[in-house]
Amino acid sequence: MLTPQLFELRKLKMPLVRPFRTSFGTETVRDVMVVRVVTDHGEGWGESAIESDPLYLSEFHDAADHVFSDHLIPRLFASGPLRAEDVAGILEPVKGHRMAKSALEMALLDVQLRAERRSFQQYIGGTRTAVLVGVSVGITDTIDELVDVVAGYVADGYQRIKLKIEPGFDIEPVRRVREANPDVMLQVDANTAYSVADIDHLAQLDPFDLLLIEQLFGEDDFLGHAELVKRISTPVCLDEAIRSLDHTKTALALNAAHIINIKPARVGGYLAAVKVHDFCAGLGVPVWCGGMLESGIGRAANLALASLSGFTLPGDISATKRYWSRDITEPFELVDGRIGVPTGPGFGVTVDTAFVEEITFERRELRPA
Ligand code: SMG
Ligand code: MG
Repeated sequence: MLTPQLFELRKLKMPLVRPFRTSFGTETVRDVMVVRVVTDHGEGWGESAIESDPLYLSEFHDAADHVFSDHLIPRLFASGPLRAEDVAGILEPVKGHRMAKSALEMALLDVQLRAERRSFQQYIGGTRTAVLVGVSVGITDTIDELVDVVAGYVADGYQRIKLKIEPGFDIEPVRRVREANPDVMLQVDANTAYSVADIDHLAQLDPFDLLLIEQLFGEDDFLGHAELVKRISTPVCLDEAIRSLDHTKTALALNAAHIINIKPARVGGYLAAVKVHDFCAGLGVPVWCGGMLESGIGRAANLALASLSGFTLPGDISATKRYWSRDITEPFELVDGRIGVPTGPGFGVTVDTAFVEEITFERRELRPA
């Protein structure tokens, strides 16, 4: 059992090596929110994946500040000695805020597993030593630029490319990238930028042999996606819609998706993510691990998660140098389109605390009252 003594919340400024443009905005410098917990059994790190602004999902940093300090962390202090497996239940009375909850559970899992000298991969029963990964490519000013950027990633060894699309940047960019890369595994992601009125237009993507199309419509539009499934031949995948195991069950019961993108933070944590994986595996529904431009902390955990057998499609878990010129942990490298799964205790990475201190622009400590 662990007794948390201190939660330290930090926001870090991390410049991306290349701006990342989606249908909801462009990021050039990412504000990354991390949590360090100190307990009677040592310390651990978690990453929140929360964005600065509520444009991907409703959670955002200023709201997280409040929910961490006034609602979530006080409940953990008040609960008495706990295990990481108890966190979700303790925080359950607080509605939503799954990414914030995930960061806290993650930090405590890290401590617990380090104390037990077990890796997160061993704990969840992941089997692969390295996982096949892909790269998510942002929207570019011109299609020529997109073709060049994709060529660079293919030259780096990525076998799966995801293109961000939006109205006005969809069929032609996909056609050109497909022509230049006939054999690459190709998929697209709209981050909710379309509506059911666009289905006939989007059906023009069918000839390009896409692995999947991801979250075309609003996060709550299960019926719209069910209609999409009926009217296009490309497999449909949901991302923003899948905020829990219940959302997963709803999506699959309504035939609103063939494939599920699992983002651990979005579903409330890595333990919930394993449950979504298990449920989908039981139905033979393919899943893959999404990405939130994480630092090495989140990337390490995502690699272990993606080593579970049901993760049959490549994840958005790229090598460190695709995101950062310098990360806060040791870097991850791509070898033959794969990245090795960390084997050390906890999440298996060492946080460079001096560098973390250097790039911190906000730091708060929360202690028991
Ligand atoms: O981590 O490589 C990554 C980014 C993957 O495209 C990616 N994530 O909707 O799937 C998605 C987006 C959400 C994050 S945009 C900041
Ligand atoms: Mg997505």
